[in-house]
Amino acid sequence: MYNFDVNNIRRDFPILNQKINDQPLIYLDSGATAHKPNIVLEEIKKYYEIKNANPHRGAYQLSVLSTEVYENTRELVRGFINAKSTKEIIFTKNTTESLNLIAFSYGMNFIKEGDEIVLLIANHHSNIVPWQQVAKTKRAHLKYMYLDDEGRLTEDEMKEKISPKTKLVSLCDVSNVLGTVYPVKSVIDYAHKMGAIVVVDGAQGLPHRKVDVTELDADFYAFSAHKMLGPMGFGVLYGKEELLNEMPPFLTGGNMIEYVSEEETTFAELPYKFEAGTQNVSGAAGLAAAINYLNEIGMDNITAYEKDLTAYALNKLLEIDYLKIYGPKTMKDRGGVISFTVEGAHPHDVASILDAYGVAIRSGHHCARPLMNFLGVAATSRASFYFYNTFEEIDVFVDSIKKVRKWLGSGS
Ligand code: C6P
Repeated sequence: MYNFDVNNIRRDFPILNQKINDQPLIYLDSGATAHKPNIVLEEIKKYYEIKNANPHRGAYQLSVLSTEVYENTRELVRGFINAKSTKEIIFTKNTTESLNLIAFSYGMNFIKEGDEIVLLIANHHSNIVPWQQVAKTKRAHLKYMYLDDEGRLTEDEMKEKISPKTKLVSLCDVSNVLGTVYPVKSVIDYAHKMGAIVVVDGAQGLPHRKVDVTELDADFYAFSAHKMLGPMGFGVLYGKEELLNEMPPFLTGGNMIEYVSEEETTFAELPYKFEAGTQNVSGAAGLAAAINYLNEIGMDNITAYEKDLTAYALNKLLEIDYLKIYGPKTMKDRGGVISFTVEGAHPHDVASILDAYGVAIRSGHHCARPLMNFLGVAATSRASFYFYNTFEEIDVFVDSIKKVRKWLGSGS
């Protein structure tokens, strides 16, 4: 059960209150990026109005204020994911940069020739391409864990692919295409038994469900602010302190040093060792406001509402016989993302026709081409929900899909 009034919530999101093609906007693309409540917009504005200065540098009051904004956000993020220390919270640009940091700093230094890197076939490109670079450079082997007919990872498949040769496993906790929620805790426990470390791409998980990195025992966990009501250009990498300590810096330059001579540099302590150059403090201000907003509503409340909303949409879509739905056909192991194809219609045409009804969905390969090849499809249409979506919006979305084939002059 959930406990909030979605209409009240929607009043906090100014962008939702507008028309697209003369129709009320129905935004079903939060998997790509989420909208921002007023409080996030206000905090970013307030930062530039009264707190803007380069953090960690000045002795003057404004720089101290800016540093406080940045570091308070780090503590808030630590608490939000239950990390043990703020040293384990590295700020980046986005999930992509967080994953690249691990690949280039950990992967390029600790993966050796002949080691195996195990990936999930449902991974986003940002959790595949960096590992391909590592595997090529280090002459390591990439192995993929494949999925069953409903897009789930079975225990047998996991145990077949992860072995004592595995040095690192990297997987998403929720697929941005299938909506499948993967059993990351089981993968982490098994991989650890085999002696491997585990990277979790939480871009689609953390915005929608409570994540406790300590309970999970994840070695690394990456996510983006913009998918959880925060601003674009701000991301987080959680990493276990003992691993981060052993890793060399990813980017070098200002802010991340302890001492620099003409020939040599010693590096700053964690987390600053991984934060070169002037940082995105307004982004930190926005993320802090987003986390406070999410905490106020309650992550369990959000998960429960989205589960009901997704079940409602899924059941309505499953009734349409010329629709193919990818991923789980029930709410077991399923989050608020539904990919589908309409028989006789290209996914891009589906998205364009829905746009005429004010419904914004994504179409294409969703930056997951290996998964699309595995599914045997070039593209899908995708609706992804957040807790500001309503059941009435789902009705309009489903009715619009029913009109697609008429628009294209095929079918009923
Ligand atoms: N997926 C989508 O529409 P960035 O761009 O770095 O904030 O996030 C990358 C990323 C990583 N992992 C997963 C599982 C993702 O879904 C994404 C972003 C968007 O599905 C844009 S392609």
